[in-house]
Amino acid sequence: MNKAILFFAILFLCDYGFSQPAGYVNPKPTANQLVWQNNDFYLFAHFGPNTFTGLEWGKGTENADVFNPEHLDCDQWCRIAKAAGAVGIIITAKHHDGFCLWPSKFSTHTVKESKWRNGKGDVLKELSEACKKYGLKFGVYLSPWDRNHPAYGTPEYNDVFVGMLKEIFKNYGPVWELWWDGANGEGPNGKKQVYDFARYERVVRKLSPNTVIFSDVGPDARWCGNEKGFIGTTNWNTLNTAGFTPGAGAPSADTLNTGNIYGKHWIPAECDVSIRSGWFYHKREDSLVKTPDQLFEIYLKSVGRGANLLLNVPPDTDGLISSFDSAALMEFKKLRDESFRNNISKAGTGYFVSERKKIVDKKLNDGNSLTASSIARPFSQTLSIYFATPQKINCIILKENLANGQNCIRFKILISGKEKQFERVIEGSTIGHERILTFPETDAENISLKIIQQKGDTEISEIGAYLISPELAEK
Ligand code: FUL
Repeated sequence: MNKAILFFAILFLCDYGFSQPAGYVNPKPTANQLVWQNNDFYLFAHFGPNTFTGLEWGKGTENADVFNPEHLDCDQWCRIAKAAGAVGIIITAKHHDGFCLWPSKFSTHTVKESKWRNGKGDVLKELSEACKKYGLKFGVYLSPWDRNHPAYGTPEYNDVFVGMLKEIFKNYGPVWELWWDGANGEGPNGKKQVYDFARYERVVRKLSPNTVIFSDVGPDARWCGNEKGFIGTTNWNTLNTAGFTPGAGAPSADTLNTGNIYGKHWIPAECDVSIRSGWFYHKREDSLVKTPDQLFEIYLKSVGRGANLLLNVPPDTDGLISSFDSAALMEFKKLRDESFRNNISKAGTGYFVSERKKIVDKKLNDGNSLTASSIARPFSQTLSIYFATPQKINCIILKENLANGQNCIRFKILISGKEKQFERVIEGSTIGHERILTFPETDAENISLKIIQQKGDTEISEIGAYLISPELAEK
C-alpha cells in the first residue's frame, strides 16, 4: 500500500477510535436473534418427578406414579407469567432423570406410564396451548443426559434424542427457544453418551428455522457462566466457539460471562437463575423465595448488562405456581414498573453534538429503543440531553442498536449540574442491547455520552434517565 494512503487510513481509524484486528469481520445478529434479544425476560419451569421426591437430580429409577400433579393448571402459570411481564415460559420437557412430560413413544418413562390422569395427561400439550391462549412464547428444555433410557451411552440414543425432538417440534410447536443442558453424566448402564449436537442442530433447523437454540456455546444463545443470574459488566455478544462443545468442553465460566471482544460468532448471553435455592419446587424452600429486591438486583445484573433473563419459577406438587413465588413476582414487576415508568430524559432535548454542529436528535430520547440515533464518534462528538431546569436522576439506561453488530468498547458519561458547577463521570465497558447504570442521586442539567473506543460506528438508540428508589440504585 502506498505510504500516504496507509498514513491516512491509520489517521482515519484513530480519529474514530476504531479498534479491530486486521481482517476481523464484526459479526451481526440474525433477524431472529435481534427479536429474541428484545424479548429479554421470561420464565423457566422445572417440573417433573423431582417436584414430588424432593430431589434436584432424579436417579431415573423413580416410579412414574410419583408424578401426580392433581390440580395442574397451565393457564394459572401463564396468567402469572403475563402479570409478571414475562414474555414466555420454557418447560423442562425432560430433565436428567429421563421422565418425559409428554407421552413420547421413544421412552417407557413418561406421563403415559404414570397414574396421573390415568396415563392420558400431557403437560407439553397443556402448556403449549395455554401459551398460545395468553400470547406467550413456548420454550422447551430437553436434557440430553438421561439416567433412565436403556440406550443412553450407545449410538442409538442419538436416534432416540432426535426422535424426541421431532415429536416435540411437530406436535407442540412453534417452539420459541430450545434449551440444551450440557450435563453429561452416566446412564443406567454406567456409560456416558457421545452427544451428536451437530446432528440435533440440523434436525431442529430443518423443522423450525426460527427456534433460538441455547446451549453453553449457542449456536444462537449462550450460557452466562453461572447460576446466579449475573452477566459481566463487560458483556460481548460475540464468542469464539472453535474447539468448544456444550458442557465440560465449554469455554471457561469467565469467558462465557464476558464473551470475546473479537469473537467470531454472534451468540448473546442468557442468565438462568431460580427464584428459589433449588431448580425444582420443594416445600422446605418456601421461606427461601428470593425477595423482590433480590430479583431487581438480578434484573440490573442481567438485562441491565445486555443479557436475557430466564427466571425459574417451579410449579409445586399440585401443578400450580405457589403463592410465595407469585407474590414475589408481582412485587418484582411493581418495582420495575415504578422504577422505569418515568423516563426523565423525555423532558429534555436530545442533541447530537460535534465540534461544528449541534443537531437536535429526536430519536435519542423517544423512548423507542429500536430507532437508531446518530452515530456517536469518539473524542469530538457526543450525544447529549439538555434540561431547561436540572432534574434529579440516579439511573441512566443506554441502548445500542445491534443490527450492525456490537461496537462500543468503552464509554464515558458526563453529568453536569446547573451551569456546570460539578460533574459526575461514569465510565464503562460495553453497552449492547441495554445497559442500566445506577449512581447516587444527582442534579442533572446535561447528560453527555462519549464513546471512548469502538470496534466500528456505535449506534446509540436511546439514552434514558430515571429516578429510582435509592435502595434499589445501590444494588
Ligand atoms: C443444570 C442442571 O443440572 C440443573 O438441574 C438445572 O436444570 C439447570 C438449569 O441446568 O445444568
